[in-house]
Amino acid sequence: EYSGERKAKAERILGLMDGFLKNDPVSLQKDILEHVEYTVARSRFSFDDFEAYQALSHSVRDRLIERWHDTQVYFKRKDPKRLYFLSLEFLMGRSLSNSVINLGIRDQCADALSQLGFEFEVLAEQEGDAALGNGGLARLSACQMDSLATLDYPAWGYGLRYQYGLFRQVILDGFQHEQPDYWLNFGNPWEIERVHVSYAVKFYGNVEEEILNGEKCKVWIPGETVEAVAYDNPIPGYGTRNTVNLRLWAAKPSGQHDMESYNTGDYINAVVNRQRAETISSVLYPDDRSHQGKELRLKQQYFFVSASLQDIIRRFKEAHDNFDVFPEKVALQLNDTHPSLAIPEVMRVLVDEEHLGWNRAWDIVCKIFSFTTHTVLPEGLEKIPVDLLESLLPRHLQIIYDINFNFMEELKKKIGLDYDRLSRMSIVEEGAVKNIRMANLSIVCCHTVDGVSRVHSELLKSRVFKDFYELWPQKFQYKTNGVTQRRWIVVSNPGLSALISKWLGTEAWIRDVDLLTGLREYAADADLQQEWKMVRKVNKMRLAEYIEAMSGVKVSLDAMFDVQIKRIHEYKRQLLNILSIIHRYDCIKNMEKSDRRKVVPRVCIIGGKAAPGYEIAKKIIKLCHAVAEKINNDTDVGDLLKLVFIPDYNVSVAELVIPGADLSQHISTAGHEASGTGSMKFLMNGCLLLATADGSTIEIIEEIGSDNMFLFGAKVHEVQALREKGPALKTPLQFARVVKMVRDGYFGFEDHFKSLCDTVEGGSDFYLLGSDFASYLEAQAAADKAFVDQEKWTRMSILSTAGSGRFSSDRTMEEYAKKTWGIEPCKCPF
Ligand code: T68
Repeated sequence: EYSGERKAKAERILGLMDGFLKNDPVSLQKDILEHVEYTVARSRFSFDDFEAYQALSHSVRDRLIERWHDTQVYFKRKDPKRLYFLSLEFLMGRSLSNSVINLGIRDQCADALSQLGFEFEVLAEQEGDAALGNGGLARLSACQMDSLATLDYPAWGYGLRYQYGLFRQVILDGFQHEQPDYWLNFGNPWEIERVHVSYAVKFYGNVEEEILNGEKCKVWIPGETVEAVAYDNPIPGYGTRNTVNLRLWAAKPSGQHDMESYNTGDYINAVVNRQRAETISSVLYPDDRSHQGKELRLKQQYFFVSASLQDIIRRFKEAHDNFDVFPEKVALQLNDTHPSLAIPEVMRVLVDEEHLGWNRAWDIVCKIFSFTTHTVLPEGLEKIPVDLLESLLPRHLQIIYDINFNFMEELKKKIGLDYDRLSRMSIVEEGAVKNIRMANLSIVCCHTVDGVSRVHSELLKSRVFKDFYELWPQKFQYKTNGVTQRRWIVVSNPGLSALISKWLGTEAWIRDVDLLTGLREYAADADLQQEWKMVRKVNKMRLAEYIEAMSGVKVSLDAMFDVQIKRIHEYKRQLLNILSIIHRYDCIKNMEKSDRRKVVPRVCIIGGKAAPGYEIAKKIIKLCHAVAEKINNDTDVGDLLKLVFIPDYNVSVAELVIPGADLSQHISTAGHEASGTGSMKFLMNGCLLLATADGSTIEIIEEIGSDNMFLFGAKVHEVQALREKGPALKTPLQFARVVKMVRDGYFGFEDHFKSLCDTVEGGSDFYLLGSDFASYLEAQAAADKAFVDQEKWTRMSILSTAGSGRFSSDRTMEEYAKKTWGIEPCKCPF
């Protein structure tokens, strides 16, 4: 691409380096050995699995960096409108397998390793998870990054590089304990530290007025400065050279010296105090959904927002000198309200630092921001106490007040002096504690507000954000969530992946997932069914081995593997699942021996973390262990029923469990799960769903038909009326019976479980376990019946995979690109 002197120089460099890195097994071996010797600094003549993993990862990293450079240079030259995806959480999991598959060098790496005496799968297991997130929201960000890269969109992700990711869950005597996640202790080959890409982020202080060119303006005099240092994580696309960037910020003490404390002679304390800056990016908050208004959390939010915006604005200014074209070059996506301080921050930079004037700045802000909400519950909405904001970010509070003042004035003109409505819609919540409502701020300032499934969006419009919907109906959209088939089929289920490609006669579905519908015509084909069952059996074996290693429980491969894995929440109703397992156990115990032959054997698998302060969720985990203890040791029941809790559920555990599941449960009280993305991963892997009509399950029904899954329970529009009935609600006798078993200490710990039982009895069954119990048991019975007919079951399984295409994050990202962000692919030439 160069000419003249630059060309000659480039050619000389390529000559010296023998061109770009090569991907044949011999070149790969050479690179791996070099990394063993020079990077890992072990002898190339003797190294173990972990060292081989490190060396392989560095060889893959080199290839990622080459593509990353090419992509960034290309983006810079083309200068397209870029998407900046701001999220406080990314749940990336492991990188090795995903990278080699996306780079198209999986087989070459495996060959190279086997010639060196190593096995690819064994090395892949050496990697720990990058768990910089809590649950669905965070894993969604990771899937979306994969799709953005694959679809060649000019996108950047921005987030925080937590020193400690989500806590490790350790179970002792059936109780959850939390331990820190030391994920960086053994180094992280998947990131590139950019010591020179760093920005000063300021906090505290006060605001003063100054006269500039005869005009009054506000100046923030901050009191504390912390440095944000960039760590770049290349995200490779599949079947493309494009490799986009996920830039995560780490906090470091600022280079600006606090001369005062050094001069007073307290050198040691001055250094120690500065070191405290690092706490900002030290730990991920483990509470999904609840907001506590903690200062550190607010600091984290502003820290990452400020650094990202400085980076984005610097990049913009390198190519442009007029901010009026900013909206043509920049789209800012807020992943939930967590990064919504970006709104007043952009206003502050444009007004106070770039001196654009309020109205011009406001015009720009209204064109660049969009936001997606991931919650249904009003109590899930983020609020920041005004006191806290005032002390940490005094200028931002003023700006928010000004935005609100203008908004309220405009609103009064439209709706008159309806004070109830005005106060509901105000960005500022008055009351004993004054709060800033981050969702209201986001809706006022964003051009688009997206929900994550159709029903979620309807609930937003009719309940949570009704007032706003009536004011600005055009702002409200939805994009049903999706997951990436690269990680959730190709990486985690290679057997199924190969089988799909064989029967479709192409691998093109890995990029163009709608091709999976082509499996429908073979759903009843005896050969495909046979091969499908074989693949699933191998996956079940792998899972059974893992279960035995983790819990010591031996499980039968003939049993139905029934899985519920997700964060533990009352609304997700793991308790409903456990109570029905107790019921199943009770039935088996009370059966005539001769009838037991008819029982379909089950292995019930539950996994998930409870937020450390969420007592009821922790009791659900304890109950699961107590019930498991009883059932698994009852020789009378044997293989007919087992219950296992898989500890420390995370992305790589999901990759192992999902391909081996026969049935998976998504049983939230209708109207509570905004979308749910676990179900999509199971669906892709041919696992049947047992579910309520909630979140995106409603759309899954449209794709695969209700007769290919097991549905039950109250519908979204019925829930309110059922709740109002309260104590008058009829609950089945079986329900009372199983709750009583728990209360009476049948599984021990009756004092501990009392408050748990109280959440579903005595008229306080908010999540409607009692009223859904009978229909839940019916759905379970239907699943048993279907499982007996393996031909039917396998057909349903194939049809599940065949109908899963709509739930790819490729589709979601394309919809966002076209309808929300206005960006286009920018494909780097090979
Ligand atoms: C989930 N939300 C939704 N939140 O519950 C789920 N929240 O229905 C949806 O499929 C998924 O988002 C993706 O859209 C979350 O996972 C959080 O993790 C969270 C974390 C911190 C604060 C608030």
